[in-house]
Amino acid sequence: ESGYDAWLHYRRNRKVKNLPAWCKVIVVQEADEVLHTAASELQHGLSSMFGQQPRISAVPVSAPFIALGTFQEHAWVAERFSPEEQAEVSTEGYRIRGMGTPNPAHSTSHDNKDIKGTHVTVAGQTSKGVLYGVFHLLRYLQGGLDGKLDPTSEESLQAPILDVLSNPANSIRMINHWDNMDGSVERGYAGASIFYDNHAFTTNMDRLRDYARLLASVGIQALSINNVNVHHVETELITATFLPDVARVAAVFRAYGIQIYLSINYASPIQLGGLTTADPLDPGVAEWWQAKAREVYAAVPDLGGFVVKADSENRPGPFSYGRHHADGANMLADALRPYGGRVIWRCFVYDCKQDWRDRKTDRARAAFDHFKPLDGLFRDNVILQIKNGPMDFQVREPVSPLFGALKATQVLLEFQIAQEYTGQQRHLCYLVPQWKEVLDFDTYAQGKGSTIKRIVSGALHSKSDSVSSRRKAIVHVGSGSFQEEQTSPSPKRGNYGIAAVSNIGADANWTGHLLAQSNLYGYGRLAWDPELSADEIANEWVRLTFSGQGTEDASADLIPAIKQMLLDSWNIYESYTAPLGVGWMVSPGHHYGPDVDGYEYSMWGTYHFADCRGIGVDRTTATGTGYAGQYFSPHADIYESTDTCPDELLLFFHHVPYTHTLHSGQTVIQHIYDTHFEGAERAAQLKDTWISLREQLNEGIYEQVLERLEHQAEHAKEWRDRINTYFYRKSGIADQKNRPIY
Ligand code: BDP
Repeated sequence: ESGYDAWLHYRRNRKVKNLPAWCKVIVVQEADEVLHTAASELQHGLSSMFGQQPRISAVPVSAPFIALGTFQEHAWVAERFSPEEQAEVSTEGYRIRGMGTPNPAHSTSHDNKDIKGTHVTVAGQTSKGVLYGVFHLLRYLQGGLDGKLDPTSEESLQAPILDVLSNPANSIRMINHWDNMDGSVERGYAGASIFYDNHAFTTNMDRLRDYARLLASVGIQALSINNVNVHHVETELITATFLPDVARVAAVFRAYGIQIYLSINYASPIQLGGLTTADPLDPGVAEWWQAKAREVYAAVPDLGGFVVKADSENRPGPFSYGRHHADGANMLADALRPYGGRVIWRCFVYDCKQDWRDRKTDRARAAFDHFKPLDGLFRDNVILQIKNGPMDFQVREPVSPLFGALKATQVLLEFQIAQEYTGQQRHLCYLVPQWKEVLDFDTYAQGKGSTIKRIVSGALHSKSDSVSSRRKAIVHVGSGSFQEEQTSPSPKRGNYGIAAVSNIGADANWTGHLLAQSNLYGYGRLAWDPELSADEIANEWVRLTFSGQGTEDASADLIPAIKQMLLDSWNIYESYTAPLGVGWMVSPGHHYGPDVDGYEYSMWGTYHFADCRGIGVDRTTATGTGYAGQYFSPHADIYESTDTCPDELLLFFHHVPYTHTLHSGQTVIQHIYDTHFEGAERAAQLKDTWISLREQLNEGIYEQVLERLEHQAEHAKEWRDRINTYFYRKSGIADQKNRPIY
């Protein structure tokens, strides 16, 4: 086994001999591409698990069956649910009902007397909802979900007790690819791009379809397919040269309910159109984009829209023309509006040289400083995409203060599934616990309960989709150099959600480290339902991926053991890398492996300020950069003082002596030594646990993961030694436990 099938492995159910009666016929009446996908996914899953292929029928039959359909178009399906029950399902949600569950509302009128035995219904408002429902059902049948259905019991399977209602919390559930057309992937750790090769699109559409299956199975429905840093060739993705290819790729994903987006080059009017400017307020530029949008949408009528990285890390943008981000985003949004397109404008904007020029400025402040003054100025088809933290996907960062501060602007939260700073898919780092902390963080933007998950789902600030009230906004930007007045629409729930940078590539197992598949799975599940716990998601993923691998008795401890490895891994990684939230300390450029001063004297604004007296960045309002003041109360006060700042973020907010005592009772220097020794030991234990599971694992899977865990254990020692030695030499303070530091 290579791991290619990931969590959709559908191993043969050894306990159940025959296909349950209700699985023998799949009834689908509607001629709809996504419903067709749903039916064939179900057919494939059932035949793999039960060794017998179900038949697909367009009409109900007189034997038990499973019906898939929408309330609007499939009368038999609709009749299984009361109008109230139907109304509880959102656009992409679903209901599943097995006849084992009596429906009091319908017990007389809706029970179809002609049908003997059990039947099951998967229903939604849309075919996408039905597709997600089918994947939910398949998770049940694989044993990946706790519930009333026991897939190992013939009896339970014959008359399943199923009554499920599930609606996605977030309307947009997106993956961003940082793939380049030469076949490389920026920050890719799992081989080459699956989309491009040698400046052309891939011809391997099967691989793309298999990817679409993985994504749809966890509810992803939006996908940008090229790097946010748009170079020369990728600029041409929106031209006749490549649009036919984009259309072919869009067709593959469309069948799985996934919309494609393209990252664009802000300077396209110059680079493609031969214009002398890309000034957003220049009528010629706006016209150029309008014509371009017409051309693009003629090729891909349901394109989601454009993703834009502008005025950051040397990318072009409106600043060159003295304009602000709203000018740039709105001009593009107007061009896309006739086609229902969106502009996803990234807030990862900072002047990479500013902190070097002036040590009083602070890269952490940049997103808030740039975008807070523009709140309310964006069109209703612009969404601002904000990284989870103010810096850049470090193992530990505070939550970006821009969330909640934007009250009249639609936002997407950006996570990074790719483990750029968290072990590059060579170290194990299950990121769901980190994402959970972000989603659960209470910003207090509108008092207690203003959590990130409510902000990014649109629950806190948006009106419902149908409301189109408009209001006036007058804005003073920067030093009051100009004022602007325009109408700006109310935020809509449909334009909120979560995006994340992909961790997949052309490696046989998709993610390099097989266990890193859990991050892709977990991201999708969390974007659907942020209330799921990291433990529940790990449990699902491990059961779907590993159950049925070894002998039955043996796999009893396989599942909890692998789950525990995942749950411990973020904390382990954090403990042997940069301490107490200070971040970085990685090799410049590729960002792998320890280099304590790697970025310390560069211009990128990522410093730890360690000297012989102390370490950390003073981001307080009283004496530092003022970053702490960007939070709402009480966080602004909590972070401002070392008395209340949480230990894990101490060095992000404060510069302290090595002898400073943490809330844990330990000094900073002793904490560094202790966590680094323990972290390296615990990394070695991950490897030992895996070795102890050998007999229960398929050999191919065992070997590939072992190779990664062995590397991690060795590399963790290097991290330990380099960090400890550095701080021992800087501080001159010995380890209380006298362990070897050189
Ligand atoms: C950083 C990456 C860089 C990306 C940038 C971004 O190191 O490669 O281009 O983020 O998000 O994390 O634009």
